[in-house]
Amino acid sequence: MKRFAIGLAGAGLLATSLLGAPAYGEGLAGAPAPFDKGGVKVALVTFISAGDFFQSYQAGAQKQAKALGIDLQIFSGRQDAAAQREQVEQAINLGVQGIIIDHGQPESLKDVAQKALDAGIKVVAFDVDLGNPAIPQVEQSDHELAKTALEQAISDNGKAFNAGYVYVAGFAPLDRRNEVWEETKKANSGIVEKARWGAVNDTTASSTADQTKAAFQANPDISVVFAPYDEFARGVKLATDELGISDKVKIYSADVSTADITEIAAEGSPWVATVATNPAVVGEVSVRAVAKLIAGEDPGHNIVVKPVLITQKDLRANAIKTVEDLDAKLPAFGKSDAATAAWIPAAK
Ligand code: SR1
Repeated sequence: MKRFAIGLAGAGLLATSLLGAPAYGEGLAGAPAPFDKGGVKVALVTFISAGDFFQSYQAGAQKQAKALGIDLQIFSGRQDAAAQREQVEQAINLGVQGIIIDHGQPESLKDVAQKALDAGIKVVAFDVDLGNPAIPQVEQSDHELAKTALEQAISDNGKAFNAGYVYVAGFAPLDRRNEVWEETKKANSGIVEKARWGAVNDTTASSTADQTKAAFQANPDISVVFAPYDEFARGVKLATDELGISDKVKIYSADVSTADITEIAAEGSPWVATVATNPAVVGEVSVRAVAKLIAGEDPGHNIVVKPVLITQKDLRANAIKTVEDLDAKLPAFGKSDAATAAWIPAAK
């Protein structure tokens, strides 16, 4: 009986939120043109499609698009620069009013992004620097993210330790986090990078796990791993668990998902801290930014969603098991004021 009552309440909420959001083609009351009339189409062209971060980012973008009555079409790049470039061209040909470019290789995107601008299409970039003053950049304050993770590593392990570092060059967020890693080593001569490895592909976690095993076999004295991408951290944990050395290693990462929370909070887990935004919120911000541009408003050039420190200790102490629990306990994690406007409804 109780279950049924909860089900009815849930159905009521769903109906309200569906009724509250304008359908594509319907206008949004009180919004500036073209949102007052509806029919706005936006493309989200991704480079990395797999993994919790990107799934959640896309889900957040879809929710915000729905609240705005936008028809959002998502193109999955599958880590293929040529395919992503072609998809930007397809989006232009579809007659969208806005394009969000999510990660990718600047050199293969700059000219097609300019082609979109020349066609009157508004463009926003998330985590790829297209070096174009007309293209706002969304990012997660990667310098602050890496600084916070490394300060936690120093606070837990002191200023001298043997480190492993997981990094792949050429991704804007990883390159920015790398700048902080280099500065941190320079400022702390006791932090010694014994090995560096990493892969970004369709199976990043398992590729990283294989490489981690080789790195630890060659460098058994590594006690701290800086793995600033959750797929990297997952791979490192997989490897240390399999090698039976999880009690001798501590992992510091970026990003969080419900699956990551389970891994971090697990008994004996070496993954002791991560610094993260809610990726769904970053997706919402990206859609709001392009919506503001389409409406003739300025969302700002550098649009930053601030990350928060999440430690194993805090997750356990507060019985946090999901991203929704984090949203509820840490208001700074669950929402962002970036690229808001009175006429833009909250994503629900
Ligand atoms: C390969 S780049 C991976 C990063 O992109 C996003 O910025 C996420 O934070 C993730 O760590």
